[in-house]
Amino acid sequence: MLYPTTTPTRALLDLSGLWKFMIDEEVTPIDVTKPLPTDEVLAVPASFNDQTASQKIRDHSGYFWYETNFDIAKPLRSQRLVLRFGSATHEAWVYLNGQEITHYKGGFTPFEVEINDYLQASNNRLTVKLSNLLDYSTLPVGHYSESKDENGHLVRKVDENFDFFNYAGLQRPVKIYSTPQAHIDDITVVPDVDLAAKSANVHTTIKAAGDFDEVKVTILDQAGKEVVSGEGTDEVLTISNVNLWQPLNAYLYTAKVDLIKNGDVEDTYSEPFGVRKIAVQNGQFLINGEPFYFKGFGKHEDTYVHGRGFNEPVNVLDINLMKDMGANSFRTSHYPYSEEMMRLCDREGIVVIDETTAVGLMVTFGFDVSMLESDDYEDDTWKELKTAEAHKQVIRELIDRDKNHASVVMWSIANEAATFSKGAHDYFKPLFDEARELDPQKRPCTYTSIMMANPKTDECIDLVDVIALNRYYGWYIGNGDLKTAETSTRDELKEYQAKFPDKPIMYTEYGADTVAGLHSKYGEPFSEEFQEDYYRMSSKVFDEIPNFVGEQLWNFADFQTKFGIQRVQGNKKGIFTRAREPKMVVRYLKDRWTNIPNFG
Ligand code: BDP
Repeated sequence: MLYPTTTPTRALLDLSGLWKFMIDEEVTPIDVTKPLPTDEVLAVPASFNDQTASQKIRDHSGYFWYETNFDIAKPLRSQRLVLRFGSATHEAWVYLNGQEITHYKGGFTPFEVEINDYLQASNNRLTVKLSNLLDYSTLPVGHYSESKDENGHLVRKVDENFDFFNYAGLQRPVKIYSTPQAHIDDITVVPDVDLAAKSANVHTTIKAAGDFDEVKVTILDQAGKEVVSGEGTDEVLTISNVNLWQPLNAYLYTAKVDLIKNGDVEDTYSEPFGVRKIAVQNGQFLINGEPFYFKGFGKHEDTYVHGRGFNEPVNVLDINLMKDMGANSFRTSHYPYSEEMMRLCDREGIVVIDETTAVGLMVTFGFDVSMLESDDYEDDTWKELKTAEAHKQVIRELIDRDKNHASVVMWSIANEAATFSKGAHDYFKPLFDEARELDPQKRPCTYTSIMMANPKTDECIDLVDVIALNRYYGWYIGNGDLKTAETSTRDELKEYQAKFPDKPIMYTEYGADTVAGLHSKYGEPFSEEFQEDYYRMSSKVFDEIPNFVGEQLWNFADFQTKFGIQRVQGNKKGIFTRAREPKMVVRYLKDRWTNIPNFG
């Protein structure tokens, strides 16, 4: 699926703006042949939750409705018209002028539908029913329950099995784009770099539909100058003296694809791409043949008012803050981020670990690792969860959407799943096989592992190319005791290193909740001093481990979560506040990271 843009043959309409909105009380059925019975309006794209003053709306679990009206200018109506949602969280039923035109489940990847057959000459009414329900068959995973209120009405409840607020709604842009009847459907670009010869063979595969005679592919350099061109839907084009896409030094080529009929260009689309080589070898993560060191973050799409909604100025600011600190990378914890963010990372040279929505795959939770070390330990995770289908779907859709991005260097198949529990390997093996099969660029794959999964207990390490650890010694384990934490961090990393000498190891989470402005001359937990001491301790150990290839801390910024006794209006492990004000530790990390080269 191509990202929607204007081209000389394509128009684009943006349906952002105010839409009617209502939650569904499930008392009176909604008649989709009539306008929605509400006067409430909300902004799209954004989560619905934080846009009203109503707690009932904010905390609503169940179904809810959006509606807008639009017109299509007459000259466009002879074109093929496609309605495209950047995402709809977590399930959507879409109606145009009272008719259901598509249904989609999976809250963080795009979907689209042709609308010509359902259009009216004017005042088209687009109605969307959404659900934010999660259960043991969905990703993310939620505990779902039902009860009755005092009037006997059904009350649905989702208890998130993960540590971020269950924001929902039309969180990403909704657009209509036009194409000619003969049109390009998809473009796949796979650069194969010969580093010694400084050249690249670029394999382009084009999917097109309709009536056309030929396909022309032209590769343009960053200045828009033609480099090489060829004809056909399956082509290998050679770029000599190639400019590589490098971390923080991006260079983007463009594959311009023309669909030609009777000598005329029927449809044209330009796909940006970077040329770079990723490999994992001898315990190192190589980008363009050199050992890369990840410096950066686990993040969230989470901002005031927008919730999980697309917020481009904040995306731009976040990348600028990262670059200012000498960071070079982040992980899209714990779901695919907006396509706009991925395109921004391509341009800025930010290295991305691209994660699926697989979070919360664990039905029992605790930090008592000792019980796991017995041979007959078993929990019910892989018997109770029915997520395999949803998991396959999100892997397929994520790779399909992000396959061409130079910024994406690795897939994260899951976050903190019960990989220590019997049945985990049978669950994950087919998913890793699927990802490796589907990715045309054959990037490395990993999952981020929870503390209970250690070198002794984790049943799935053979599946990963890079060992990615989420660790909280000194925070969740031995809170405040950084001396013991230092020993535990070192001992475990050494054990991994000894057991898996060929696998690179990195931290994909480590951090401490820190209340901005709270200071302690004793360096107590929650103070800014403790956060800095915690990171200094961790850095010291990292620098001792030869196969250690990167540090992505938790979290870039404070973020909203469900209520809980460990959460004071959300998770405070940000090194920036939710408003992106730096905590004290930013100065230390900036100093450290600007002194660690990206390579070496
Ligand atoms: C890890 C999760 C992350 C949480 C973090 C924390 O991967 O989503 O926010 O811990 O507790 O378990 O801060």
